[in-house]
Amino acid sequence: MQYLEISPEVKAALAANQPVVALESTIISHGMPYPKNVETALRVEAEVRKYGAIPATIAVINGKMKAGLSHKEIELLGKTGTAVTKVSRRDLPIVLARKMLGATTVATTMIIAEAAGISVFATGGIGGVHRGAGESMDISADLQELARTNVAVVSAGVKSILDLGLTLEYLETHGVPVLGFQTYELPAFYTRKSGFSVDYQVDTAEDIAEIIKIKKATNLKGGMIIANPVPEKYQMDKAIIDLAINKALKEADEQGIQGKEITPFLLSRIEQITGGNSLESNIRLVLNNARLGAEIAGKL
Ligand code: PSU
Ligand code: MN
Repeated sequence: MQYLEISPEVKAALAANQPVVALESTIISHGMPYPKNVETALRVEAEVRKYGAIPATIAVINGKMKAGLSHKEIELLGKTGTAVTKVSRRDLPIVLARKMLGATTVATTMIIAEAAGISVFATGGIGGVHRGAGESMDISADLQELARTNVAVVSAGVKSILDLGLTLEYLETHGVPVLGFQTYELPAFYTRKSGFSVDYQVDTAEDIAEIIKIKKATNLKGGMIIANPVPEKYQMDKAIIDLAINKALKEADEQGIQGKEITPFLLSRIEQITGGNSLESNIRLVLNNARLGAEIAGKL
């Protein structure tokens, strides 16, 4: 396809049936401040390599859906920050046509990963059903993508800026399995616990790879979520993070922040309110997911 450009390294790995892990770019441009975002993106790629897989960071650049970026391209995405267009499914054709610089969300990263033939994708957090969605109808396109595109997404669970219960209901309706890695409890991104259960506990990368294989063989459409809790020593104090989230949500409401701006706004406010502690925890959990993603890809 003329709009897809796979880097030579990723192309060679896929052709040789070697493990490849997709990585998203909205987390770089809109999820963390510069230069920590670039530094983290490169560390995440290194972590994927360390555990035996090839990283394919995904973005939209110069009219192409790219799988596998150069360090220069990662630097550009990080430095340009929120001025990069955040590209979800609906934005993709326009951003390609206009040759805009685009950071891909979980949804768009899944689309491009599937097109490239990559079946495992590691990130930090996914979008979901927002609190108050009964009124606002704000439900991330990530959930619809998980319903239709067959890529397994390793994340640290669902962040409590979202309504966790409604997000799980939505995923159930759309047939998306939520697997907890070595846990029965859905992790809540910054914390290992949420009070909600996953559908199934899986204990090894091998277990997960088998489920991915069977899902493909049985032609079940859609992705799955592998919820990997933040490492114990990097999790945040629940009271502190809850306070920060509630404060950020209140400010977003007062300032009338809506649509695609809301998730980046909340992430950056939470980070400011916690004095950067949430950023450190965010970085650690992404690294942890990169490692599990590489291990799963290795078993496929
Ligand atoms: N949650 C995070 N960090 C992120 C995002 C979500 O903890 O960087 C990003 C991801 O790219 C995700 C997107 O796909 O936000 C969801 O945005 P929205 O809710 O507008 O669909
Ligand atoms: Mn939204």
